[in-house]
Formats: sequence, C-alpha cells, structure tokens
Amino acid sequence: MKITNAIFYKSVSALSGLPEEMFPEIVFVGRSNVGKSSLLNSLTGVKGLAKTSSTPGKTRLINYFRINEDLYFVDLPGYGYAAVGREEKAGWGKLLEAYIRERRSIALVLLLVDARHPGMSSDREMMAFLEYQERPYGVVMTKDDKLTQKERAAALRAVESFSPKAKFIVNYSSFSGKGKKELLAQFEHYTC
Ligand SMILES: Nc1nc2c(ncn2[C@@H]2O[C@H](COP(=O)(O)OP(=O)(O)O)[C@@H](O)[C@H]2O)c(=O)[nH]1
Ligand SMILES: [Mg+2]
Repeated sequence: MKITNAIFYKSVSALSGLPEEMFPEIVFVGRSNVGKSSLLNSLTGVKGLAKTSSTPGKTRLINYFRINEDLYFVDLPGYGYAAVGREEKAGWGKLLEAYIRERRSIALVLLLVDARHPGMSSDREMMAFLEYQERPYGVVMTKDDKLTQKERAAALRAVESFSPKAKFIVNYSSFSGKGKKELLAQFEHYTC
C-alpha cells in the first residue's frame, strides 16, 4: 500500500462520540510509550501527525487519521502505565476493550510490542484477548534499532510462542524506517 494522503480527522474520548463506520480501520494498540505515535508518523511520512512524548501515560483518547480518503488509522489509548488510575492499571481501560469488542469496521489490529521486553504480561493478555475476540492482528516489534542480532532473534521466538494466530510479525524502527515497506505491503491484504 502506498500512502499518498494522511490527515488528522478527530479525537474521541467516549464510545458515544465515535464517527460512523464509513471506512475499514487499521487500529494501533499497545502499552503506553511503546512507540505508537512514532509508528503512525513513520508510516505516513508526516512528521508531527501524531504527537509523540517521552512521558508515558498521556494519551487517553481515540485518535482517527484518514488515509488515502478511504481508510482510517486509529490510535487507541495505551495501556499498562502504572501511574494512571487504579482501575486502568488492572485492565486496558474500558474504552480500549469495548472498541476492540464492538467496532465492526476493524480490518486489522496492529499490536505494538517493545522488542526489548517481548514477554510482558499486559501484552500477552492483549494477544489472548485479540485471539478470543477473533480479531485479525499482526505484531509490530518496536524500537528495533535498540537490539543486537541475538536479542532480536530471541524476541522474535518469544513473541511467536505467545501469539500463535498473529498474521505477521514485523520488526520496526521508526528512527531508521526499517520494516516500513514490509508493513505497508501487509496492509494490502486487509484494506481492499
Ligand atoms: N530508539 C527508538 N525509540 C523510539 C522508536 N519509536 C519511538 N521511540 C521513542 O519512544 C518514546 C515514546 O514514543 P511514542 O511514539 O510517543 O509512544 P506512544 O506512547 O506509544 O505513542 C519516545 O521517546 C520516542 O522517541 C524507535 O523506533 N526507536
Ligand atoms: Mg502516542
């Protein structure tokens, strides 16, 4: 898939404000600070399209980006950050969970996993949840530039063992652009 146009569409803070299900959606899910916003900016080639931050736990909104006029990229709230409220520490947040359960126009879920920490329980729970909900999902291993060859191989084996139904696993670096071509090629299977 080639991205020729990417614009911020809107932010939503509750299920009641969701836009109509007009377009197929690729939704981005992962722990807070895993590199979701950076991935969105890298994929679209638009710097600053999604706000990045080194302070985790900030994004509690659903952000919609319109891609090529006929697709949404959807940035869902991050999970797993200890300094948010107790309720959200325990789960992924009601908004995130309900969205994955109920939104019919989801074409693909991208689950981002920090390649340096491939076995975190919150990520493994999310994989199990996606499999239970029968959502097609692929795993993006982020911050690949921080890994040695040996760590990369070990991380890949770990994620493969936790996510038997993942459609694909892609190593990605938003800093170098590694994995971008491969990931965009994967999108073609889910967006026509
Ligand atoms: N080394 C490295 N750092 C990254 C990469 N992607 C994101 N980061 C850093 O990780 C932090 C969180 O990134 P952000 O995209 O805001 O994460 P989000 O909370 O998941 O949206 C920022 O300091 C980014 O610069 C990457 O591919 N490589
Ligand atoms: Mg973000």
